[in-house]
Amino acid sequence: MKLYYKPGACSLAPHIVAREAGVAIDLVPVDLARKEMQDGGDYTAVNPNGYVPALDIGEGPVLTEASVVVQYIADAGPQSGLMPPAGETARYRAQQWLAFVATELHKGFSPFFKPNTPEATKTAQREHLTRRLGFLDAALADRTYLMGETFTAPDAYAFTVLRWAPAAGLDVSTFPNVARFMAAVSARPAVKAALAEEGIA
Ligand SMILES: N[C@@H](CCC(=O)N[C@@H](CS)C(=O)NCC(=O)O)C(=O)O
Repeated sequence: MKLYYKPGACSLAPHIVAREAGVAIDLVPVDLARKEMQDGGDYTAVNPNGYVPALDIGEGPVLTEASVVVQYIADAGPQSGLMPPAGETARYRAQQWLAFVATELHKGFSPFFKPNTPEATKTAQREHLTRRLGFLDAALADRTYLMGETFTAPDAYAFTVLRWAPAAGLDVSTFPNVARFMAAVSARPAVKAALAEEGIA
């Protein structure tokens, strides 16, 4: 499997999941501004949407959408327990978290990385994210990770996007349970290794 990525971008989530699951992947860096790979190849020929993550699974077009890519990799290493088995209620709970991270958090942060986002939009997004961080903080009050005491794929995705809080002018330390979650995920050897490999440790 080949994972197209940019250091610190949302592609960090599938990278962490691969390391946690012991699934071998080749990392292919992408220059998102130029939509180019290091060999000068056109990235939009790989992913017409021009974004990461994209996973070459050896059949058909690349698999995209972080919330799905993490599931594919987790299922390639089922012994890791990074996604509960399909059909179990817990699988839907994990998918609920993945969808929450994708739509309520990830896309809430995106405007802060676009050069032409108006200040009023940023203010509105900051308020939105603050409300969602409050929800997350309450959800994490009695647990280490989103699904309980076991680290799962949604944790990798949530950790990845919450790392962007400073870029949005948000301080997660004002949400003590979220801060504890970030510390717990940061301390995991696979997470440290992924950050080091992306050069952002
Ligand atoms: N819908 C995609 C969005 C992925 C996304 O926003 N990727 C960002 C990095 S975190 C990106 O590549 N942005 C560059 C661009 O859209 O041109 C997903 O859920 O995976």
